[in-house]
Amino acid sequence: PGPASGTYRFRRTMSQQQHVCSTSPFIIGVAGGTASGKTSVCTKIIADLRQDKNFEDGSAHRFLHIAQDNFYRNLTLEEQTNVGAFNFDHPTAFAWAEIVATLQDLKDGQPACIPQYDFVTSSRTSEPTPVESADVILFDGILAFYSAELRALYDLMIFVNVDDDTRLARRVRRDITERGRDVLQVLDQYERSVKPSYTQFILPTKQYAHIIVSASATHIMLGTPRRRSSSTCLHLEPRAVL
Ligand code: UZR
Repeated sequence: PGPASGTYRFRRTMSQQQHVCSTSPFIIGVAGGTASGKTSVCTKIIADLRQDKNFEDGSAHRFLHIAQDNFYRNLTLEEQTNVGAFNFDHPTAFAWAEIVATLQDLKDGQPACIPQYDFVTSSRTSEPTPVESADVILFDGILAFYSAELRALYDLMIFVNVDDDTRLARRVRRDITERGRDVLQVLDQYERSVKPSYTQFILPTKQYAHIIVSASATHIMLGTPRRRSSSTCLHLEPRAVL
């Protein structure tokens, strides 16, 4: 079977899942290092599913994209006094119980509240955003596969695998233009916490992926989710959909 049937099987799996349990959303976890393109992968998946005839009447409520970045916990007063030394790439930087409870509520078809996080001030903003559950929920983050409780909630896990130098280049550009940093700050942080944490905490979670999306993907093909013991790396075909 070629790429097209792989894509088809994936879609059928999603439809069957919804058919069997129409109130349970299909949850896709997307993990990968900083600036690997996790958000772009989610955007492409949603754009493609909107073209799918199973979702063609898809109005906004059918898809929900949530970023783990929104769930950075508030820093303690002590941590705030030396925010430059805080390791935002360490698992302890996130509010795990809140993440699991939020995704569990959404999986149960319940509404939830998504905290809003400001990267410039490294703190949560005042009001969380209420969201409704959806047919397909995408959750992306550097440590999206870190928690076993979270992994149990996903129907599909995708790891975005991009070379370190490419990610660093993107990170420098993004943090300067969107997150109020200068180049020395970005490089210091990269050496001190981003790179070591990638090796220690993020890369090891690649083993849980059903699908590993490689490097400079402009098209992503999703096949049938494989058994977890047999992760597979798909070679991207220019004509694959997504
Ligand atoms: P993505 N991060 C910050 O730089 N400041 C914050 O207040 C919170 C997070 C960074 C974090 C991590 N690390 O590498 C990145 N540092 O955001 C994760 N240092 O976000 O997956 O969008 O790259």
